[in-house]
Amino acid sequence: MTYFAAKSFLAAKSFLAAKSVRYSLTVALALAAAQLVAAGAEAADYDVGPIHIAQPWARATPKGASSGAGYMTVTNNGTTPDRLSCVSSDAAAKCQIHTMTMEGGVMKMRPVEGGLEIKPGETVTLKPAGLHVMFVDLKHPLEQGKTVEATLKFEKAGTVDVEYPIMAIGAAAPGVPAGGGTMQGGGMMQMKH
Ligand SMILES: [Cu+2]
Repeated sequence: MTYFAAKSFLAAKSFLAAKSVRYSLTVALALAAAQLVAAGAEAADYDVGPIHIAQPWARATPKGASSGAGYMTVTNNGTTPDRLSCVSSDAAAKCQIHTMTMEGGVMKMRPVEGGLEIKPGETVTLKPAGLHVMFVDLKHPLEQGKTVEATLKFEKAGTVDVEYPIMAIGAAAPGVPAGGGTMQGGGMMQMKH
C-alpha cells in the first residue's frame, strides 16, 4: 500500500465510523479498486506453473550501448528443479541468462549453459553485479519509464512473457537511483558468448 493510499484509507476509516455497513462496504471496494489501479503503474508479478516471478525491472542504457540487463526474483514453489532460459525480447536480437563472476580482478559475465537451475523451494534473485537477463544486440536503447518485454522459458513450467519496467541508468534497484557497479560502459567487463 502506498503512503497516499494508506493515508486515504485511514481517512476513509474514520469517515466510515458514522456510516452504515452497506455504505462502508461500497467505499471499501472502491478503495480496493483504486489501489489496484495504483499498483498497475509498478512492476507486475508473474506465475507460470509453480514458478513465481517478482519485481522484474531493467536498467536504461546509454545511447549506442549494444546490450542491456534485466533483473527479477524467481521462486520455485514446486517439488522438482526447473531451468530458466530467455527465449526472446522485443528490444534485442537475442536474450540470455548471464552469470557474473570475478576472475583475476576482472568482472566477467557469460551465458548460463542449459538454463539457470532453480531448485524446489529456492528463490533466486537476479540483480546488478550478479545474475541477470542480458538483452544482446539491442535494437534501440532501453529508455527509462518504458518497458522491455522478454519471453522466459522454464524447462518444466513453460513459457511466460514478462514486462520489465525500465529504471534509470545505473539504478541499483527499483526506486534506488544511486549507481554502483553499472553493467554498461565496462572497460573492465569482458563478455563471452
Ligand atoms: Cu550479461
